[in-house]
Amino acid sequence: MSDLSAEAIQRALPAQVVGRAVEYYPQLGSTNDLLRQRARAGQPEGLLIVADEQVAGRGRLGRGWVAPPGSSLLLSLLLRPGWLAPADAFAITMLAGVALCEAIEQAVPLRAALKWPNDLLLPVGGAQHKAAGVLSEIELRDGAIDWVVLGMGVNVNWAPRGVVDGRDLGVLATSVGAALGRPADRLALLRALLSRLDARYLALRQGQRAALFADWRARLATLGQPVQVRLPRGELSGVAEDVEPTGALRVRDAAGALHVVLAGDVGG
Ligand code: BT5
Repeated sequence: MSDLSAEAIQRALPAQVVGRAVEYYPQLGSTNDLLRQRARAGQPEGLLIVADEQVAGRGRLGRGWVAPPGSSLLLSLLLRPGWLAPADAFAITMLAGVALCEAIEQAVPLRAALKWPNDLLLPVGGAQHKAAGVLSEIELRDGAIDWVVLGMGVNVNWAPRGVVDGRDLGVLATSVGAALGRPADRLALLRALLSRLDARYLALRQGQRAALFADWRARLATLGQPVQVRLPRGELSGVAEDVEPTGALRVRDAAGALHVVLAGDVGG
């Protein structure tokens, strides 16, 4: 029996938007894919889809997301922030990153950090390894945001291993339980996450973009670090100096030129 079920997830959930409706599946292709269908069919915001296992879990840019059954939190949340300008849509990814950090810190004694643009890092043996990732997908209608499907994968109780898209998870990834040194309560972590997502979403809706940006920026382990940014066209090396309120990364190259990177991937 899994510790997760739609009833257990929703029970006394102190949330106004997040988790208004919950669907839980023991196995699914990808929670993002099913939620995109629900979004296109006109479902109201707040719908949450949770899976115990994904057989076609996705990262960004066609990459994969792997997790053995029962080991992780795999979920997607439907939001309809029509009040947010499309140019500011990255605020939803910021919101997810900050809420994930806050939820982990609320549930267990660990300090979480973020890696630009969408990774959550936890400390293991003096290093910081990836324990969660965010995949936001957006659809516009008539120049406004129609929906955002906010996907999150959190490694909870497993030691990540195997090579995915050329990256060795045994070296680069960790989980909440591995960083903690003991198993973590997956349902407690999920409920903390839903409540932090809700609080952050309501605050953003009330216009608190600057506060969200400041909290996201303060958690970015990437700032001040040498980075290699993989861009759609070629690679850029430099130092990550700062981020802009849009979420763009400012990278200073060896020749002193400043580059503003809107989307990409950083290795360090
Ligand atoms: C991400 O992509 O980090 C976003 C991952 C989002 C996954 C969730 S699960 C629920 C929802 N439904 C979905 O189908 N997806 C979302 P990206 O930055 O592109 O990172 C992907 C890379 O992370 C892969 O190429 C691997 O190298 C690595 N990776 C794969 N599985 C991992 C894991 N469990 N832990 C850490 N790294 C992993």
